[in-house]
Amino acid sequence: EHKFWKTQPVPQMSSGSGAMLEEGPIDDPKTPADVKQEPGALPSGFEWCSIDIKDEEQCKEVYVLLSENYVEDDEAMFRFNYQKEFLLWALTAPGYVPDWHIGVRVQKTGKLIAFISGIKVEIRVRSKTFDAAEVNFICVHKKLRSKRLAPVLIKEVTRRINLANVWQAIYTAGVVLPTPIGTCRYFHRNLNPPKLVDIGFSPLPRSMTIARLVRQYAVPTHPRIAGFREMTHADVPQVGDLLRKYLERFDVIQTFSKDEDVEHWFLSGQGTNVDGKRAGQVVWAYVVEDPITHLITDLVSFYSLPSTIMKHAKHNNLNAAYLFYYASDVLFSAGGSSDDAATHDVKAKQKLGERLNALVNDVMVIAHTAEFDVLNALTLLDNNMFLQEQKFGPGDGYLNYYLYNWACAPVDGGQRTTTTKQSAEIGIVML
Ligand code: NHW
Ligand code: EN5
Repeated sequence: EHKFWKTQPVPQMSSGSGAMLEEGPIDDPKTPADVKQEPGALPSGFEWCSIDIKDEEQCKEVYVLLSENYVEDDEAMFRFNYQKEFLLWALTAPGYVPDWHIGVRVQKTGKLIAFISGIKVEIRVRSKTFDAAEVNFICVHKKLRSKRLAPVLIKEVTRRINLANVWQAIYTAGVVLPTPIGTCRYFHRNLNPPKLVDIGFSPLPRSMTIARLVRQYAVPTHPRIAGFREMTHADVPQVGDLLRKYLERFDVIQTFSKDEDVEHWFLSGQGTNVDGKRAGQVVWAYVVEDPITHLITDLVSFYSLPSTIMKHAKHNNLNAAYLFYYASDVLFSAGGSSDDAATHDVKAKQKLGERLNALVNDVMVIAHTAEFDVLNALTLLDNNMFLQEQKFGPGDGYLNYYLYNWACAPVDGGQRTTTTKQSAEIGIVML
């Protein structure tokens, strides 16, 4: 069992001793000089390459590999279809290292048959902040599965990350490996009931009609919060301050310490306007500008990640939006000064719940108007405060969070607290 993972610096089991675990590196400290200078051996006939994701041709090769071989749901009905613009956005964040975008090719033909990537991020786990790699998009061509190529890819990305003097990583997966720090559940808000039922994404409950479903999931035509508008470049400093402050409460976050991080993650890859529609827009970010003070009081965002519908006569694309980061100053704006701390906290949480419901409702209007079929969200951040009220339903997928070379007490992913309006302790959204 776990012939590969048992050799790696990851916790080998959640040995119930939750009591006073010293959080930090698992391996003894090393320096880049200790790292092998040469990549590990591939099976004969294959060769390593670095992918220049900014090169259109290479970006397309990764796109094609993933669109045909990346993650599917448990019944192989849907497969993620990350767009080229998305991959470019995801892999060129501030501080990215081109050498961490790794491919494997067939020597004779040059065909790309595997990929893995890392980007550099600063993360905070409870009280400790450190540089880490965010590892994503590991993919092996379907015809080459179960040949132990994945461990070779993981060891190579680890080597290249270590050469840059980075010794920790964060990653997520639908599968359970040694050992999740926390687990989130996927929830889905139906925006297009006829299509979701038609393609088998959403069940049609017995004694339910399509017409009733359409009414049940109706979405308003316009945002309702005064001052709700698309985020612009001028908003970056205020959004950065707001987001950093909002994320302070969570146990595992990306720090977004520089404004260029905020700029990249919320404003780059806006796409181009084609016939009044956004072609290739990846991230959609909105703010609330107070009509009186003109200060930014809230942020809400989502990203576009379609899936291919694998065996359907009429539809071959599921247009899905994924809730990304949001923040609100209602938690910080002073109120009831005569209240004791506990009362203040209860009232603040209640106000936050109301505000998040309004924000998510407005961003749902945007997604619906832009013809997304579904809005997906995980149980992390404060999502449990609005999932039920906004008519999200539980999906059959889970997302496990992992740290590499970092011992860490379990973190609440919120998946068992959905009816209690609790917040999760996970505050990082991965793509
Ligand atoms: S999760 C999405 C992963 N990708 C897919 O599911 C795409 C479709 N599947 C495939 O392409 C997001 C293949 O099935 C893959 C496995 C490539 C998944 N993570 O080659 P073998 C990410 O990208 C272990 C980690 O024979 P295969 C996160 C498995 O447990 N390990 O399998 C990526 C077994 O090890 P064990 C995974 O099916 C994080 C071994 O691989 C895994 O042909 C990467 C079997 O290998 C997964 N998703 O290929 C880790 N799936 O010990 C980063 C399977 O159990 C760690 N395995 O025997 C940090 C590194 C950086 C550190 C820096 C300090
Ligand atoms: C990390 N960067 O399983 C990438 N998706 O629930 C790795 N289910 O779409 C992530 N199976 O429940 C890997 N409909 C983990 C995700 C893998 C993909 C995946 C799940 C997430 C999903 C759908 C379709 C299921 C089709 C059959 C689902 C039910 C929706 C329904 C709406 C109405 C209210 C009840 C729920």
